[in-house]
Amino acid sequence: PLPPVRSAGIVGAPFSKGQPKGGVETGPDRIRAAGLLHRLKEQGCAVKDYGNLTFEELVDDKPIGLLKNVRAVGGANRRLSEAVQAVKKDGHTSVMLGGDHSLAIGSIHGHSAAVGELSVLWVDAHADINTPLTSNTGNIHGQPMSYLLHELQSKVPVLPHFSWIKPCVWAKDLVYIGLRDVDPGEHYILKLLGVKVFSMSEVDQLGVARVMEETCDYLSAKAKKPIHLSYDIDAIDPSVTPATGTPVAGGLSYREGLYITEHICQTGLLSGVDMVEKCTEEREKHVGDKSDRGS
Ligand code: 5AB
Ligand code: MN
Ligand code: MN
Ligand code: MN
Repeated sequence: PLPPVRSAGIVGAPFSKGQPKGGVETGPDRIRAAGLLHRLKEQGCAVKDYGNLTFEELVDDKPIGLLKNVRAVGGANRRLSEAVQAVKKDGHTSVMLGGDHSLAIGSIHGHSAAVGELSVLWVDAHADINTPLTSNTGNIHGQPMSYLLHELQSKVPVLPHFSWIKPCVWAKDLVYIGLRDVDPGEHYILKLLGVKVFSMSEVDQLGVARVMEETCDYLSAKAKKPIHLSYDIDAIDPSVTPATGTPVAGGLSYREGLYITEHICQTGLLSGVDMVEKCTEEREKHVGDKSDRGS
């Protein structure tokens, strides 16, 4: 057999303070228990598991306006950024298991610090591009892209434990797939910056194969930058993946959800991945109890 040509470095980030619900911090171990490492090896991918990060408990983390757990989110992401940089320096594709989606801050920051400019493919029901000022919830998992985009820096206030973050992504290097729950402020930002978006409506219209072709054409039009795939499990329809904190009806089918990853992998440019927002199975059981789920 041929030696493996790919290798993945897994980092678990059992962190949930980017949003108020418990359970998502169990994601890394649940994803491992579901057989991730075995599945990767089966496909000829070498795997190194770097284990789970630990995060310090902060006693004094009072809200700043609406914004919750600012210092905890800043500190956790700083640690994650360093971990992802180490994985990249070891030569692996980084695979960050969340945890909530605020972790994309550290994951993308660390990835970019190690390899330079990136393309970012954000697969999600939500755009996660609120600034602290446009957010109606104060949950930082709805804001990570605002800290990362060069173009938004004048709109983002100075926050404690966030000063280490260097914006590292250009709006033209960002593509969204799966959007169906976008706040008015986010809508405005996406239009203002001219960000490429394939909402669920476009997935319906074009089909996922065409969406992926256009995504890859768009991202590689000028330069072929390493790709960071940030995959929020709530992109997929809650009838398939109910165990998430912010489910939204009308999502990707199981096959559409997988096709995106298969296609992006075939570009040979996939260099970093986030798998986030998978929480406890309570809702899964609940949905499983019903027999009126449709197809
Ligand atoms: B997720 C909302 N836009 O800002 C906000 O699950 C939801 O990481 C954000 O995509 C959902 O709180 C964040 C209302
Ligand atoms: Mn989401
Ligand atoms: Mn998200
Ligand atoms: Mn979510």
